[in-house]
Amino acid sequence: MSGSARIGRARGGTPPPEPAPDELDVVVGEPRCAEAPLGSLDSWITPTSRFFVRNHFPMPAVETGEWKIDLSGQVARPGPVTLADLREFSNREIVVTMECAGNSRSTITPRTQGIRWQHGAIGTARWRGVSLAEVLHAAGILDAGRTIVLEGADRGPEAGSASDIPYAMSLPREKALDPDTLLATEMNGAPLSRAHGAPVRAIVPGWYGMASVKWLRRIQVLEGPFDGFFRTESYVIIGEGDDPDKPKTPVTSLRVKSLITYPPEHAEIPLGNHLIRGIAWSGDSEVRSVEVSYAPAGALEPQISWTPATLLGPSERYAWRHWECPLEFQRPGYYLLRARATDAHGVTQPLRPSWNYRGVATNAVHAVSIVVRRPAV
Ligand SMILES: Nc1nc2c(c(=O)[nH]1)N[C@H]1C(S)=C(S)[C@@H](COP(=O)(O)O)O[C@H]1N2
Ligand SMILES: [Mo]
Repeated sequence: MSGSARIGRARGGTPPPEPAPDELDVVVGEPRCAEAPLGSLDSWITPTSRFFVRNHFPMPAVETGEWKIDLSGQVARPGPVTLADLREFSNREIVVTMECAGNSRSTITPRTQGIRWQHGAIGTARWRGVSLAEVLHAAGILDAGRTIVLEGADRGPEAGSASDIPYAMSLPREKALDPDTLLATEMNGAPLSRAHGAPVRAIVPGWYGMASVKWLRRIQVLEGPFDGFFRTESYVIIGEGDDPDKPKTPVTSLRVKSLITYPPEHAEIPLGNHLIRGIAWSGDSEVRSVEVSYAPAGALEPQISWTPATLLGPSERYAWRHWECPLEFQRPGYYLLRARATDAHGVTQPLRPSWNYRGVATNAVHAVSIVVRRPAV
């Protein structure tokens, strides 16, 4: 991965303004959840003002100067880690694509639990911080420590819990000690904004966004598994007929996926040549190819033929690729455009979303309906 990591000094400066209300589409007003219009995701780095926001609870008050992370559990030297302590470690910057596990949930039928994201709960940013591994090693993480719990300062009521709970998620030791897993203090060259987790958040590259805990207040190293609600009940894959009392499969790595950013849904375009554009990514692998198809609306699956797209821009381990694909529309009509990404392991996207109870980790082929019209005379 080293190609995308740069060693440097943390830079100061004032936090960027919170996203202007008109740059994101609000999905839930409070706690704020807002997504990017797909057409605005055309740059490799997503400007902070267009980077989606996902909050489970009201945002906590942030006293940047006094911030401490309480480190405890299976470490030889437990105790508070201050922002000044973090500055003692070497810092690095990594470009990471973050997708919410609930992204595209609104396309799943039957309707599932969870907030109704369209496709814009995704973005790519430059994150600067220190390796969580260095902090854990400096504290003398013990061999017995198997699970690293990351806890935010935000809390509130959750279904099924009697009292308020904090937002918390856990990582297996291996992922926590991966040098690319960061405690980040900067996003896109500026201190983290409040909405994105100021003053310090985790960045867990290659995983769905739920693991990148914002407003990080506590790190606990456990011998056993973590039984917190968000890890065991919320960000899990629950299939039809699963036993509610059995452990559930946790959501971790980003599934290979692509989205069409141009043309927008329901666009009316004239006959002739058009450049279809989009994004594609994969958590554990790299995107090997993207293919695009167009078929008359309502066509059955076997009639779909795929045209290879061209991958564009930088290729970095944890960042999406942009792509484009010229298509010629020779006949007027209503069409479904589709895009399908395949990763280096040969894993490709399913044509239709598969149902799961929480509606998480959907990576079905994105279909966009458009109208191709004769030019006006
Ligand atoms: N403390 C805290 N961390 C959190 C969350 C949260 O609600 N509270 N939401 C998580 C989820 S589900 C996602 S997708 C990402 C979103 O990060 P963003 O709001 O910076 O885009 O933050 C994660 N970290
Ligand atoms: Mo999320």
